[in-house]
Amino acid sequence: MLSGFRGAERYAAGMIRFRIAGLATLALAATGCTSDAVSLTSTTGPSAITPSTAPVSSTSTTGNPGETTTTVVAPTTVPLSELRITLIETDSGFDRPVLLVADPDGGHDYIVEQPGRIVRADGGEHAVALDIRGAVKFGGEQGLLGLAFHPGFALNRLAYVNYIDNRGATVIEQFEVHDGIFAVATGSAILVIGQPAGNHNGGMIAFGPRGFLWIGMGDGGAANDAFGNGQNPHTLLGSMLRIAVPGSDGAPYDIPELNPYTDGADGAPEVYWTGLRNPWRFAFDFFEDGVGANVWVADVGQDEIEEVSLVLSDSRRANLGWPVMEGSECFQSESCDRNSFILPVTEYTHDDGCSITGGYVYRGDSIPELDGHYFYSDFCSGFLRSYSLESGNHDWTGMTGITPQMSGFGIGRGGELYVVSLTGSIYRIERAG
Ligand SMILES: [Ca+2]
Repeated sequence: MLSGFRGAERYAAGMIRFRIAGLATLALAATGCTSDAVSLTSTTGPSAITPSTAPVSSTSTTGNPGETTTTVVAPTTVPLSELRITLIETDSGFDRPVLLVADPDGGHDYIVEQPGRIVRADGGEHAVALDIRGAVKFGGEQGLLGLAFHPGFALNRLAYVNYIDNRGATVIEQFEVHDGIFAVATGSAILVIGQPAGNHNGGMIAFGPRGFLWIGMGDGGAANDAFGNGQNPHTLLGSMLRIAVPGSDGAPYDIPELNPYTDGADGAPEVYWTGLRNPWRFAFDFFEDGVGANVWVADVGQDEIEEVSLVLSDSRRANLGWPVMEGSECFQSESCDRNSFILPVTEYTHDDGCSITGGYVYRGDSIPELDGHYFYSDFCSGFLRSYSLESGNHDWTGMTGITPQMSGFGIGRGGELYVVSLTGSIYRIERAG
């Protein structure tokens, strides 16, 4: 389903500025994202405050003689090597949950259940916000897989879900949400993508910079990219898609002016990046300027390597390698040109797991030492790891224990990071002790 290009006019005004930004960042992406390409800050490191130090206060005088204000400058932090964290179960009883998403109003956390429901969860009280189990094909890697609220939700009340329908196709459907409940009658399938096999359906949808909806699509399934989608920009499979919703003039969606294949000649207009195998989860870490982000893509590997790639949101035509490469290794042949692809920033082999579960960059308030850390796990081994550009990988499993069937993560309405287990429980990452 193509949209026509009715959104072109809408984005033309910003085109020149965007194009310049795109060219500047492409070079950085091609080098694998140097530290120049990211804007991460951390309160940890050699200058961090030691645990024995009380919170720092500063006193300043105001315009009124004799009147002072006292401001707490920063919470107490410890060096990262001394930080202790734990997982606290905050909720349970869900039916195969795969994701936690907070609405932009900050009013509710929503849990996505794979069989086809979205459950609103407020402090242990659950309410079914959407039940489309009759429309969802559930089992294995199929089901209701993703949820994203529109950045203009406060005004337009729009939310989007990603599921596999009874024919086995990926459906992106738009709903209006009122008072925390999805209005089923407003449901409108805006994009349907046929799937040649039951596995590798991707599943994540999220709104990125400039308000575009990103959709992570797997290679169509089977094994070894049997359908040849990974490096084919003409198919929506094996790709990261980027569209503008809602569409203008009654179109289901529009094509952003700066997508790389807008005329359809060299690729499908919806395709933004290629070379993906099964990006079950990806996450944006927005820059403070609001117009760009680091995109953390966790792509599930085949037999050997699970990988995390870091790509700037403005990088057009980024190619993440599959199936020429699996992680940082050549896959289809003994030699390959690594310079043609975005290589992972971190990866692990199947000695440590079987299927990566990507999470989010921690930007919460309660554990400032973890600011800028990207958290991820593995469905089979249930470890909890974080990766930061400054300090590399950290394995927290010795403190948090192994979480069975780690299916997803979430950032709750308070901005803290949650872990989702397919067994039905939700956990919050907290400071220990
Ligand atoms: Ca790759």
